[in-house]
Amino acid sequence: MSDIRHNWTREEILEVYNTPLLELVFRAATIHRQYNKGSEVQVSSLISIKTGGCSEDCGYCPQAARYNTEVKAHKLMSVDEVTQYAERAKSGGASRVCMGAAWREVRDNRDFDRVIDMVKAVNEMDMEVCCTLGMLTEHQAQRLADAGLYAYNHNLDTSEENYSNIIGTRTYDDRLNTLKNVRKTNITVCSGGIIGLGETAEDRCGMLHTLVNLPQHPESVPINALVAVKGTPLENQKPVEIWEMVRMVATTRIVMPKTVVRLSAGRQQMSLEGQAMCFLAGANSIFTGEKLLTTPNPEFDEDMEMFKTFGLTPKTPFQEGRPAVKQEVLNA
Ligand code: SAM
Ligand code: DTB
Ligand code: SF4
Repeated sequence: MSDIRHNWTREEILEVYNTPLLELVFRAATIHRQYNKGSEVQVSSLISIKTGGCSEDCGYCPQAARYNTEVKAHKLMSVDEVTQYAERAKSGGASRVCMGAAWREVRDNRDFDRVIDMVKAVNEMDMEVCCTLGMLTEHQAQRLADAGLYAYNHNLDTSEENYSNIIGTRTYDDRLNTLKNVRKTNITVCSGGIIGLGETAEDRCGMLHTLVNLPQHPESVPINALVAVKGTPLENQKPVEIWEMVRMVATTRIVMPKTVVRLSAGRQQMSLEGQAMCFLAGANSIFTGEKLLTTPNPEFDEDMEMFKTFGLTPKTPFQEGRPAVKQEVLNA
């Protein structure tokens, strides 16, 4: 069995990425089955708890206030609304709910108090709870942990070199700092990126290089294909080819053998055959339900039908338990 490594070089990762496609898929599929149950897929559902009106300038995002998109801004949902969505997600087969807010960062105010109540309420429904709320301080991360948060999603999105071409209102170091704050608690880390922003293969591998050389690999890595939304600066990007998605998933699986690799945004545009290749190449998680945050996504029933066709089963929640906080991370 190949060891879990933290010393991959960029060149090595790029070499993996550029392996002849079927060879790459075979290698990733083999590693996937050595480390994980090949037929099990973790199922998450997204809830946009606060939509639009965001102060940031992320070039891909329909929720940035400065772009003229069709997204209607919506203030923070009530705890009841969230639990109703979560019920629906649970009965649709999801074991995790991911709550997203169009915020630059969390502020210590009543809205955050309400998010804490949402985390507690969904946790009590025996589902894993994930949040993606922008930048966090150490204290805020600890409050979320104390409320029972299972995972925090905070994407690097692309390579450090390419970051400022896509986002100008914060830096790569800001992102890494939040990941560090999350790591100081027992919340699991979910961090990945987007392909199709106009980046090179080197950028894709550069992002993986940063993730793989963190003191601990993220427990999950979402791979999004850009959903090019009208009104955003990236509205005219050409869609990524399925082969690029397969390559990215396979490379992620090879360099992070035990990490959950999530086939995230862009599934609505993928064929069933394309998705099958991604599962074979090591993807073992999806977002399900008719909407991602603001854009369409396959519905619960469609996905369960797909699982039946492929012989996949949804993973039950809390199989891994919560990770212990490592002393070396606290001292870093
Ligand atoms: N505001 C918080 C933040 O930026 O961290 C949380 C929500 S934000 C929408 C979460 C992630 O969604 C982004 O980091 C990005 O990776 C992804 N995302 C946003 N818009 C997207 C799009 N049009 N296509 C693909 N992924 C997208
Ligand atoms: C992630 O990596 N992808 C999800 C989740 N984390 C928050 C979000 C995708 C958003 C796609 C565009 C939209 O629906 O607004
Ligand atoms: Fe705001 Fe997050 Fe969208 Fe960036 S990705 S504009 S921070 S909601």
